[in-house]
Amino acid sequence: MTNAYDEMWKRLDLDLTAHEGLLTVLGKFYNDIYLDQNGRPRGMEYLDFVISEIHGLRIQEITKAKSAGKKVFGTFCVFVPEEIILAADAIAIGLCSGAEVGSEHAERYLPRNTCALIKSFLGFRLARLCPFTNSCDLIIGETTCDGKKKAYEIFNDFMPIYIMEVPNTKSPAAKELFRYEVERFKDKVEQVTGNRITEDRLFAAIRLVNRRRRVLNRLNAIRAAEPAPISGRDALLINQVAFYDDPERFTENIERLCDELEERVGRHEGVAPEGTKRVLISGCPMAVPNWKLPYIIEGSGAVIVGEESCVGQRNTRDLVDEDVRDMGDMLDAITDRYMDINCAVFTPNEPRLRDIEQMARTLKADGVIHYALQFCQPYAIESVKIEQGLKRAGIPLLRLETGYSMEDIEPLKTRVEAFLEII
Ligand code: BJ8
Repeated sequence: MTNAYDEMWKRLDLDLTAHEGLLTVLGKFYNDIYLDQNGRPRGMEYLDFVISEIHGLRIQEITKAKSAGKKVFGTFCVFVPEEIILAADAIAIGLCSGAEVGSEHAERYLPRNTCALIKSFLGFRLARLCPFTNSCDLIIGETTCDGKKKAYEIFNDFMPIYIMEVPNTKSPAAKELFRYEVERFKDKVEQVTGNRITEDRLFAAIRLVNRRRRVLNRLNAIRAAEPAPISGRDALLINQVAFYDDPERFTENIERLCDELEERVGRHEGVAPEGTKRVLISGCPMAVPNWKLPYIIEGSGAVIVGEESCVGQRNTRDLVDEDVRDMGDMLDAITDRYMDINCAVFTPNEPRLRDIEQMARTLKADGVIHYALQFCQPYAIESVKIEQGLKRAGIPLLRLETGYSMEDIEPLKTRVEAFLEII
């Protein structure tokens, strides 16, 4: 079947047949997981539209911007300061890596027991299935977990990659190192774009990204209401789309959605009846279209009220200080903000436990489901400490490890249902 975007996808070197197959599967998935939900807010129509055009309109916009001279930067981690990319009048895309795609290609280079997210970014590229990746002028990797850092060395044979050094502790020396990295990144972005990052441009970019964070924080806060005004699946989708939609347009649409949700809360209206078990998800990021666990949890009769995740609150909670205007001070403020992200690659990482506890209390969660991608050592191992800490705080936790395959849906369902029974 021909598609109106075929020419564009061909120019981006996609495998058209395999790509059509991917979009068909994605469409079916979306129908079952999203469109079949009851009582969705009207504002979700915008998200449905964005997803229906996931590889269409947005790619067309990006292609047009590229023809006008804009550069595109792809990222895989929330440690890469988007403000710097936007300040150079470039486009920042958080590449998703949330599907089991091109595994047979990826496994030619990576051990089978590699985390699904890493396999997925290589798989998407090698199977020629991601128009976002193929639109990038530069991919920004980072030294977070060992799997990612080593995989970037392989990825570099297929795409130009620049690596930012993210330290693994939060000592003063580590912070100094990251401050240096922020400056080095700024120089790189200026060199690739040919645009100088002025103080005014950086300040405007800081305010823009903060605005998007504020609206997502507003959404998170609204979810503390009982009954929950929006499903966890929809909230996750919003956080996922934030990584690749135009930041201004996205923020405006989510503002409107939040207005609608606040009205719902005022009317005491929810997506699930009062008394529905409330779950907080914590752990590895869930990138598009990784909706498996939320689907299982909500399909088992609970409602997800928050995500302690990089596709969730870990990416939005802290803002960059807007009270400084000098270049050096703004770069310091960016460093401070990013070094407060409590990713499991840091050691020690107690603040993450405090975040989870606080979120569970604020969002009135009955329990926490800790999600680690299979073979993700930082999160799987850290979950032991999280479990011990939450136990002391009287908050029940279920630890799950899974990948992107659908093979373990039944056993996962059984474990989730058993957990919901006891909380
Ligand atoms: S700041 S969570 S986005 S590194 S799941 S690839 S850690 S083996 S994604 Fe992450 Fe940045 Fe941290 Fe957030 Fe490795 Fe684990 Fe795979 Fe992971």
